[in-house]
Amino acid sequence: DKIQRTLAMIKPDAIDNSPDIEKVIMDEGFTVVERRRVRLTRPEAEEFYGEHRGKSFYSSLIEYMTSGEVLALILAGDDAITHWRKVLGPTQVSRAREEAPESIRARFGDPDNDSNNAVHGSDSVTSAQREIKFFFPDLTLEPVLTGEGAKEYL
Ligand code: YYY
Ligand code: MG
Repeated sequence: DKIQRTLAMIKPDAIDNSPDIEKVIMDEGFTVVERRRVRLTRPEAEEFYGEHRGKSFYSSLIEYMTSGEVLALILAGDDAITHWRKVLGPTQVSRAREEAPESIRARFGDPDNDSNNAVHGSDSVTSAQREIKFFFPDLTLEPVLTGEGAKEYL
């Protein structure tokens, strides 16, 4: 029960489904703070997914992430980081279909391609801060009110 912000991204394979995905976002009670539709360059995609450099899927992931436009959204809400990860579902679409058939990845991802899983969500406060800054470098965000009544930049 802590107000947080997180970075959501609708990936190239799902951009045509963004109205349906945004409906899920609204129905789940998130507030969309900012939005930006952009085509990532190769260096930008490599920076965003820097933690996966060297992994077997890295080059196909970068290829895919630069194949079309993405829609980046800053979402705010109660426990937004965990809440959004739950709404996404498991990373692998085939697993998402088994374990979380209502999830966005199950509904909109490609079960035959592990990169094409429709959406991204920050996995921690640290990565949310980094990823929000990545897409919205000029944005000055007001502190959010935490459950303890303190103001924090989350
Ligand atoms: O955080 P999340 O997106 O759920 O998964 P990560 O393990 O961070 O991987 C990032 C991204 O890489 C994933 O969304 C799809 C892609 N990927 C892949 O193409 N092949 C894999 N075996 C694992 C991940
Ligand atoms: Mg991740």
